[in-house]
Amino acid sequence: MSTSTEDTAHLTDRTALLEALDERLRWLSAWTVHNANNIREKRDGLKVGGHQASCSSMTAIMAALYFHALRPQDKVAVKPHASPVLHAIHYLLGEQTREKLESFRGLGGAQSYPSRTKDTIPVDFSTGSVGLGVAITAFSSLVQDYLIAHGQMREEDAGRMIALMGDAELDEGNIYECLIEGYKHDLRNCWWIVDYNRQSLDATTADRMFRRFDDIFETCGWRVITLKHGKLLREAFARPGGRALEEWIENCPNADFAALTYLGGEAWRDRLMKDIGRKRGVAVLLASYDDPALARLMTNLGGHCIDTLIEAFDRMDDERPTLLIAYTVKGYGLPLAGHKDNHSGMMSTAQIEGLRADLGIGEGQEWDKWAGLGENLAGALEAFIADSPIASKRREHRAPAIKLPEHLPVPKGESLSTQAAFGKILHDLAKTDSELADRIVTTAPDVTQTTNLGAFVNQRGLFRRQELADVFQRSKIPSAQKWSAHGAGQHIELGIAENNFFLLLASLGLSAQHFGTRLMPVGTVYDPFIARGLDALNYGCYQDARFLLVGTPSGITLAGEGGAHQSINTPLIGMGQPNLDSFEPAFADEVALMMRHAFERLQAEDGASVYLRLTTRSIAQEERQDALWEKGALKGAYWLRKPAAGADAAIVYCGAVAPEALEAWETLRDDLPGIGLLGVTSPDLLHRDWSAARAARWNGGKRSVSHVERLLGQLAPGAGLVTVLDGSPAALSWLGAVRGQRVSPLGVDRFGQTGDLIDLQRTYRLDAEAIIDAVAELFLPD
Ligand SMILES: Cc1ncc(C[n+]2csc(CCOP(=O)(O)OP(=O)(O)O)c2C)c(N)n1
Ligand SMILES: [Mg+2]
Repeated sequence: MSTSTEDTAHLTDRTALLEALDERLRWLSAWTVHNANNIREKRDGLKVGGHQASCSSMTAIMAALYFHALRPQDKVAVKPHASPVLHAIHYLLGEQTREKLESFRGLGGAQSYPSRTKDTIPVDFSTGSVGLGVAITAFSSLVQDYLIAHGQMREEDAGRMIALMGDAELDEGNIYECLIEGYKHDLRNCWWIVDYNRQSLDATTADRMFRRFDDIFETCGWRVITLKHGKLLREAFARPGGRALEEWIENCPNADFAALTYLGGEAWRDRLMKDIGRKRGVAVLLASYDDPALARLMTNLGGHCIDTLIEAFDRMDDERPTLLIAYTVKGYGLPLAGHKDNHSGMMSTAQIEGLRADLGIGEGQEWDKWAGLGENLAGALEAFIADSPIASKRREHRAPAIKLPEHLPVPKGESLSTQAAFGKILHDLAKTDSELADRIVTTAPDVTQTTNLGAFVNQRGLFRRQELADVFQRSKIPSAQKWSAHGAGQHIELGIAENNFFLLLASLGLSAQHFGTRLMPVGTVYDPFIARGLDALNYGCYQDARFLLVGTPSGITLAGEGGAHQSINTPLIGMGQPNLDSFEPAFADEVALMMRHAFERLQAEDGASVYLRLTTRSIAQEERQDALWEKGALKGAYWLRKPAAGADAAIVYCGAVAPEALEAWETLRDDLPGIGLLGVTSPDLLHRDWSAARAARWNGGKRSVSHVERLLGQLAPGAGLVTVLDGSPAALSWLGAVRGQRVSPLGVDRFGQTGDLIDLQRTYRLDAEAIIDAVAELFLPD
């Protein structure tokens, strides 16, 4: 901090303004929660909720960050339960309406946790699932570096990716997975600011963690700055008796500190006198504060002291990743302060009225921005925030669309697996000089080669900010895989941590909005291990980040690998996940069609991310007579063999079991003339379209017939269906509900095991014989 008189005067002024903003944010956030819970009409008898204590814990941090340190290009992930503070900031900036605040947590109101898609204020990152909103900032910083290295962004425009986090978020494992990956990729321009109130949801946090976080982060290349005491406390420490006071605070257990904070000045005095009252200078020092002043002194922690905060932010003026641990009191400035149960605790009506009166806010003026402040201060605050860099933050970018080829060439070969086709299509793309090829970024959690990304990587290279030589190649040791890395590379290699994988996909999938350049992220992962990163996948989809996810290999078709590697429930994950279109192709031409379609969906206004469930099983390819199947395949199903009108039966298959379904169909068509063979490419789209069509009817919209109704309508009303897929049978068994037709569902609903494909298909009833049996059974009397 500069010490010139002029600067100091400016700073004092700035401090006072920021202190007033801190207070205002504390009031508005508390009032927003109070209003939603106690004033707004309630119709359902349910608690509305909100977190006044978690908000007041970080209003000073947020005032100093937003109105002092933040630059327009910086992006922030806000601690989920501090959402009302973020809304209050935008209310003061004129970007949030009173109506939205009044309907906080109501339909269409300000969201409980900041949401990119549901809130109308600018939200850089959605948050809610603790830990994920923190780690994503590191990956966004990596994406920013990727764009700079590829000439899509200027270095001077690089922003800081900032997470405002609760201290309990440090318990989430994904934080440490991310730290390791960040270190490998030479992370920069990333700040994590910890609201270190030493309270989680249930209780005060473990004292034993003191200083451990410093070690962990410093080991991973981070600068750690700890703001323990505010200015008042530091001044007291400098007075006689101050050393003893400092030592006492240093050794005070978290729970004791919290309890004394709750009890207030008198309790602080009793305890301090009992513990250190006999030490030199202490009694006089303590006597110089009355009870309220002593309580104020003892809770004057770094995270509540504007001067301390802005001084720290000013020091962090380089690109080093920085962990700022700001000590705070949960519920600071409110009667809830320090109580271990205050996480969801709420002020009573009497308490909030007391706070209102203390702030000089008149009854009925609760929503007035500057009520109780006097005209001069109100004017100064209005001018101050209008002048802050955050006020000139641009709305998000609308990146132009990437031009797509009419078709992606279908890989040749009589027999192919969907995974091989995927790798070949990407490889062919990599050899072109199209815009699409240049914008594809691939990533995988240590499964690049086994998921067929290798050829693309050989062609386009690994990405690293600093060049990395391929020692094996340099030493002329033969290898199919080139593994040198450089700034122009287009594959971001990750260690085995699926949370990181999904967070990187989410960050890449937001690059258009965040940085103005659209990327086409393509990530591969072993299908069963989608489950390992499921919450991060959900998190990416919730923010409507756009990426192509390839789960491969999948199912018991991965015979030799056994039950631990054979995915079962991923078709249901695909069906249940909003903002993700799931496909399971059987043939190579379907893969090409779906990848082309995916690249379109990834950039459509009302698009989605796309998930392809693939396998390594090579199967005979279908000779097409025309391209009529394509339209149906993109809607979720098409007749591979058309049924006769009013046919009594159909076999319905999805994915890798196509050969068994075909064999069964061939066998049965003599006995059941006109039997159909329906290839389902997406149980997800079929089901969604079917429910949407029904919902449209109920909502008085246009009556429409869904794709699946039309397809199954070609069969007899009482027809029998045998459904089969290498995954949970529930993904297809619902088809019986569409027209009331009978269904016999085949699929995998217990863990897989090792074996060859023949044995496994027999054991799990996925072979032609099982299909034939199931069809026959449908026509037997019960
Ligand atoms: C993954 C996940 N698990 C559980 C929760 C429920 N939850 C919300 S906040 C919280 C604890 C918050 O403590 P901390 O991060 O220290 O925040 P603060 O003390 O500032 O409120 C928990 C367990 C959640 N939001 N996300
Ligand atoms: Mg906490």
